[in-house]
Amino acid sequence: MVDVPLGHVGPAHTADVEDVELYHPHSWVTKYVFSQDAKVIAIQYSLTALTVGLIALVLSWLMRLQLGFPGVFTFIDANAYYQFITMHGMMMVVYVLTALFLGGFGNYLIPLMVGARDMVFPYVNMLSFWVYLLAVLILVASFFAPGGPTGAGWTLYPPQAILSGTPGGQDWGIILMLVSLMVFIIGFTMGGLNYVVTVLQARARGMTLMRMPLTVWGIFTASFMALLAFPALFVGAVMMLFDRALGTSFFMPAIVEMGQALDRSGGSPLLFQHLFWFFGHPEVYIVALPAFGIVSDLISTHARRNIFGYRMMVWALLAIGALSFIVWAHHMYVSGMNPYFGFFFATTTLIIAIPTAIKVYNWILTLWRGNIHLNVPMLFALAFIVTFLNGGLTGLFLGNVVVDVPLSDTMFVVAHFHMVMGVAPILVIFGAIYHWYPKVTGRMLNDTLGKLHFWVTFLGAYAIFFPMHYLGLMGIPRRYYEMGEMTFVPPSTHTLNAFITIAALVVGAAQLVFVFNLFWSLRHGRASGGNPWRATTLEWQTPETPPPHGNWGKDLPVVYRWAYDYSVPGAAEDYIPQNQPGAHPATGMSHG
Ligand code: HEM
Ligand SMILES: [Cu+2]
Repeated sequence: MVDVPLGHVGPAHTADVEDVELYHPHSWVTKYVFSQDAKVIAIQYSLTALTVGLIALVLSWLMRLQLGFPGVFTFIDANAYYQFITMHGMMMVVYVLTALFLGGFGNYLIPLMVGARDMVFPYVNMLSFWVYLLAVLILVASFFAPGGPTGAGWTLYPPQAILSGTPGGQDWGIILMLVSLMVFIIGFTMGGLNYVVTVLQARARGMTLMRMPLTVWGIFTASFMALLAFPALFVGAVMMLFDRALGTSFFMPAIVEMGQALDRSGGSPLLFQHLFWFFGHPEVYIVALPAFGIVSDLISTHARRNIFGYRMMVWALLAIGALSFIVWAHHMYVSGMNPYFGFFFATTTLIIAIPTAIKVYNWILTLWRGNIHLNVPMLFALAFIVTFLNGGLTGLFLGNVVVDVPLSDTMFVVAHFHMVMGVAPILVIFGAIYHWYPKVTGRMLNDTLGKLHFWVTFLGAYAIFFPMHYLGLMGIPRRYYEMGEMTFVPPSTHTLNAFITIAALVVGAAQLVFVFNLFWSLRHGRASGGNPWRATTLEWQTPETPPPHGNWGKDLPVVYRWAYDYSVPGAAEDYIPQNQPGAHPATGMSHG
């Protein structure tokens, strides 16, 4: 890697912006409420998303109570069940995971890790959070609207989504859902532009692209993808809103409802499926790529080993990001599309396995002969690798048309996607919170509670979702609130369903331990110092912890090396921070 010469002449580098040019807050309100500091915005995003996550978790309990003990909880009727799955699914995917990885971790980590003072457009960044909060409020309002939230399923397929038989279809539910999604996307766009432009324009001196930590690469690629993918959902939502509110027929074919022909014709329900999945599949990787990046950094730091194949890891991220835009119709094998079309999408889907497998091999080679510290962040990172591999393998099954057709819309699919995009990214989010909490608060999270949280969550998640594959293979359909006495369903599945429900309640309770730990450690946690994990990346080298507005005090950091100088032979310490000058003979400046 070419070194960036210091003191080179030319136009002023963005990273040289003086501290005084930042707009510093003057009151409590501009400091903590309408804050333009990316770190405060990150915390606002994270707390909001975690709250939505708790609501979605409670909804999953209610659904599981119904599935495990049908008929016992009479307030959950079929309508309520559909409303719960819809809200649970949409909240988890969009309002929790996307918001946490990009709005939360993106805001906190990008400026610190690239050595910037803040995001490049702090005001727009602030707006991004408030618009996101508005979207959340609109979504939650649908619980209190006449008819309740929509029960169309998180995929919102028309014509079902806007017909009167669907909960919320002819009431406010679907309208609030669509408006909320549109508002969310507007808010995200304001944030996303910041994440992308900050990485491209505001890196510290010496922070070449190929010296960026993989966390930044993951979040950057995902933000870029989200800017391309969300517009498809946006137009889908606008068109469906027109169909619902103005009587247009973008997605409505000629259709008979309750014996009555509706005044609609000519629309294409399949068009919505294409728009939805053109967003929906990349969305999986919008969540996964930040997780990949974070896990790379966690295992490198906690195994005291340089990441294996850094360049390959970067290219794999980019390749996955690009490929994920040409696989969307693997969600539509049963939609009646031409089987040859399905063959194309099966092929592209299987090709994604190549860069993904490269990443898994490189993680394993990073761990190989590493000095593995089994602390809480590392446990979560290792659990992620196992879980992602697991969910990825069933993905290889489902990617094939002939296997997917019989398994489609069964619990096998629910098990698969919960493993790969429910459990796996959530494990990373936990690992990342245990890892960066000391930087945010100056204190460590309690270790005993952390280990308890980890083991119950990890083993519990397998207790919930492993047997669910079997239920799917037995033919239990997804989105059924009650199976009754179907002859093809063996009685053993009822016992299994009760078991899964109990596991889900236990796992849920373990999350309350985590929430308790977050608040308890704020006061009582062990003081962490600035760099408790002895990590190399810039966020751990700030002059103060937690870092103040502007991050770096008077002087911006200058970067001399990549992010992975751990256990360098002959070095005085087992890590060399990115901003430490002087080439060690063994590392040279050639890394990266
Ligand atoms: C303890 C954790 C969780 C439990 C017990 C749980 C349980 C469930 C259940 C019972 C269903 C409905 C299955 C059906 O009848 O079709 C469901 C659907 C769903 N869940 Fe989860 N879930 C959990 C976490 C998550 C997470 C973290 C995500 C994030 C990706 C997620 C995303 C979804 C989605 C997208 C659906 C599909 C909704 C639909 O079919 O419209 N879940 N979940
Ligand atoms: Cu997909």
